[in-house]
Amino acid sequence: MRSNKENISVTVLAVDITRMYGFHGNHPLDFLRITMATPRLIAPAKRLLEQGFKFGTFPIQSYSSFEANIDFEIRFMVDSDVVGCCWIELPARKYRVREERNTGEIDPHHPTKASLCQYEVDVGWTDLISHPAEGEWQRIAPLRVLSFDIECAGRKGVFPEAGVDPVIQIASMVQRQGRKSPSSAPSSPCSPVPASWAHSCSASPRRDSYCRYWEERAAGDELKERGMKWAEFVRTVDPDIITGYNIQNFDLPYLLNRAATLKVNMFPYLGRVRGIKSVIRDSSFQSKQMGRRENKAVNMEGRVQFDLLQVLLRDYKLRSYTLNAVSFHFLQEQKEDVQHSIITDLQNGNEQTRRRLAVYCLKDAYLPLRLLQKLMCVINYMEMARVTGVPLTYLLSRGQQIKVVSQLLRQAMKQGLVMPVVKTEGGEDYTGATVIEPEKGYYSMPITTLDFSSLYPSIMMAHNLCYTTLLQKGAAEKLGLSPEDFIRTPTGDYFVKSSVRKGLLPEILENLLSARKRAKAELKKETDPFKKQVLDGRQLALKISANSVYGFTGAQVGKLPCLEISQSVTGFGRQMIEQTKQLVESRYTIENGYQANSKVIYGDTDSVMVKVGVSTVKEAMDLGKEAAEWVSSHFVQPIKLEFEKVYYPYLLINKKRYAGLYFSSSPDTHDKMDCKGIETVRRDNCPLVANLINTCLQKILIDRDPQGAVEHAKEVISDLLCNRIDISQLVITKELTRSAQEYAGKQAHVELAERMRKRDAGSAPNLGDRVPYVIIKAAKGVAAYMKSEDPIYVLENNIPIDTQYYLEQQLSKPLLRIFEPILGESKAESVLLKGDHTRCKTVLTSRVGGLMAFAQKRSTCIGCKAVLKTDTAVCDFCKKRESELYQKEISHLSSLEERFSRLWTQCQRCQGSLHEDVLCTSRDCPIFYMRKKVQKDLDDQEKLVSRFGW
Ligand code: TTP
Ligand code: MN
Ligand code: MN
Repeated sequence: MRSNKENISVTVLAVDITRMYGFHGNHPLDFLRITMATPRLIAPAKRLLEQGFKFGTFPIQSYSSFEANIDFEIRFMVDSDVVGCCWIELPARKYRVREERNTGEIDPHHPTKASLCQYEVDVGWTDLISHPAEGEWQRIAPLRVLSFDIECAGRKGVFPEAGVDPVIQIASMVQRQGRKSPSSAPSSPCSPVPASWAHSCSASPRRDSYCRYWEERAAGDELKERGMKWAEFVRTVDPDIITGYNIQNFDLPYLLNRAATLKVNMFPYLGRVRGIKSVIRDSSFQSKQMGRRENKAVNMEGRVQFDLLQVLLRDYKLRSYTLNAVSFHFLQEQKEDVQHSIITDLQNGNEQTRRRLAVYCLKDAYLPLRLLQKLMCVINYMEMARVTGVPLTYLLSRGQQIKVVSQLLRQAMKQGLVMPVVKTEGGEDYTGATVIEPEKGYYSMPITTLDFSSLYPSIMMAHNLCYTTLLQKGAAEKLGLSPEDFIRTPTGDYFVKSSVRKGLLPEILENLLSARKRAKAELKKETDPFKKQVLDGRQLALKISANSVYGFTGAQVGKLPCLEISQSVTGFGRQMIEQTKQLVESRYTIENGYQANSKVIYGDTDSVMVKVGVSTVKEAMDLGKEAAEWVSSHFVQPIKLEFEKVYYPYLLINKKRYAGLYFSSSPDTHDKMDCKGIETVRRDNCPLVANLINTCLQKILIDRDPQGAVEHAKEVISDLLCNRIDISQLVITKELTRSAQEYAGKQAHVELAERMRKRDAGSAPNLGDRVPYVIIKAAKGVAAYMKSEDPIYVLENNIPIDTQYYLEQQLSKPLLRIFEPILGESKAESVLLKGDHTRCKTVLTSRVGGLMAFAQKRSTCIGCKAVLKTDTAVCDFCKKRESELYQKEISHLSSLEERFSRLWTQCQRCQGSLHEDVLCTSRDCPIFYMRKKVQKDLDDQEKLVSRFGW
């Protein structure tokens, strides 16, 4: 085929006619299946077909194309019935092994094998047998996982640049998936690092091993050779999975750029296929869940890059995503956070300091491995790949839609259907669910919660909602369907029943939900609390995948939007929640012999919170189970209302904001304190808010002592206003994003980042970092975003904190919210924010030290604070008490010393070495700020004591 207009030749291998069903209607249509020689040709061919073209002088009309916008990996996997991470069998005699024959060829670039794999075979793709992950095919292969981390020599004040700053260390660790720990790695992080680590790349290829190299002191050819070493190491270890922390956007691109700078030409061949160079591409990714992210992508054929940071960004909402904070969160362990400026010094020091750096660097490679294992990432992601059919890498690089497409294509193929290519335009794509108006208050009686199991998926299954079952206007008559053959949805759309034709979407959903059921069953069996959490994460991921099938039909900028489906789903949902409320309230009444008239006090989307009027959790549970079953019987299978939990007591603040003690299995012990939409988890508040709200809720819910909670809140407010709160409690962190920068000049963290860059560009936060700051006192009228300051800078320079800001802008709203249902609206404010406790009599400025530096310039008497003319410790009047005063100050000094050494030990323990200086500068660690603060106090106190001259 040749197009005159575009002047490209398109190689068509085959055109066959197949009879297939369109997505609407029951009559098969003729389709042309066009097979192209290479994937690259598909897009131009599609364009030609859609535009129409001239064949010679003969005009060809335009056609609409089907399935011409499918990722090639997905296309292949669907056609060959292969799902992500499944086992594939090569039947005997159908394949030919490629031997690495000795042909006398010396040139290593002319191998007989095209890849670095142990086995390489030729086999026809139609001969592959793929095995669904069942029975023995559920096992996971012993994958080799390589984790690595690089350390660059930093220049003071600048972020490392690959064109200038050498890579001084690369730590690598290899682990077999499923094994406990990397076998030749140190069993504990404090065991000595053997000297042989230096250049041990070749020591034990294929076995668990580690390596490092450094550029330093090498030059010319030697430097090139060392640069090569790591790439060689990777090729010899031949990992299936490569991991680390932020390797995708930092380590890998840096290494490739550095290698290019050094002209180490053989470096960028990191994949399994010989001769394919790894290059860096920019990619951006956008999703509803994650927002917009700019990423770098490095190709590495045959290996999966599984950057732990990317996993965590997707799966966990955390206050901070530094490796340090993350390790502490999940492993209760931190790494030593060495400041960039120190790294070069350590490197240029001696064997000892380099060893030091090695330990530090190695831990950065080790922690991602441990986290991957602890969070069961590989297993859970593989399960997801197997269920949804996409390659493992898609789960980290793509959104929810591709998973639905993959499943949809598979089901469509089974039924002989082809998927249309739909041009989509943006538009409203949200139809809301019902929220039952909350009856706010503090309930000191059990509240039963009933919730539909997988509501939207089960609606789609129950009513057979699908693209292929939707009846266009007037289609029912045209097709001669009888009224029993189809249903009318609450939005007035018509769908045929499964007796006429079973939908694809219900089929997909059954599949996903049965995987969720399995995960839930496993979760139930598990006793280890952490594993329970992880398994809960797995069932939740499957739940989200199931719900995203609904989302797919409603996404206007999607591959195949269909508002008739998505709106019918929410329409049914709204109807059902209303019906549930009526059913419950009409049956559970005194009239019908129950203890009280039940009342639905709140409900959201698919759940109702019922005050059933019983006094024990046990009764509330029993009644809940009975009610759930009874209500379920009013709905079409598989729609099922479930007893979910009892809250006792329950604090209902507003829509989507509540807290309660959560009982789900045992009526005697609560599972947890459940807080929804309350500042206990919000990340952009300072820890003081979360801690205070949390403690208050504990007092209210667990101790059932609302008055005690009020007293506690007042105490903390008083501490805050009198400067008795530790600065670590006041640190707010916000992520520095591109969009935040675009609103330049308006936000505290953006402003601060800018100011810090002017002070020292190297240590200033970068795009994507979370910026920690505190709000400091300033003249009246200065905007809050100008009052942000680096906590360390505040500590070091004795800058006073704006405590009013913390009370008014941080604490007051969340506090009032939880106390209003208890104290009443007007009283809450006067009790909490207006009382005596808000008038601080003894402002301990010296604690934060704002005025202290000032005062020391004109020295005052340590006894009575009278201004001194001479440089002595006390005034004439206090002279007689001098010894006593000295004793007092000395004892204060020693208590500070003790506190400091306690914190110091804590930091040493955390970094895992007892005989080294603590270098940790982790800004995510409260201990770090406390240590800094005490150090400062200690210095001041030493100065003060020295004034006695004794
Ligand atoms: P849920 O009750 O949270 O979810 P569920 O009913 O699907 O699952 P479970 O068995 O755990 O109760 O939410 C109700 C509906 O809200 C859900 O069916 C679809 C919609 N929803 C989404 O569309 N996306 C989501 O991420 C969530 C959580 C819900
Ligand atoms: Mn539900
Ligand atoms: Mn729900």
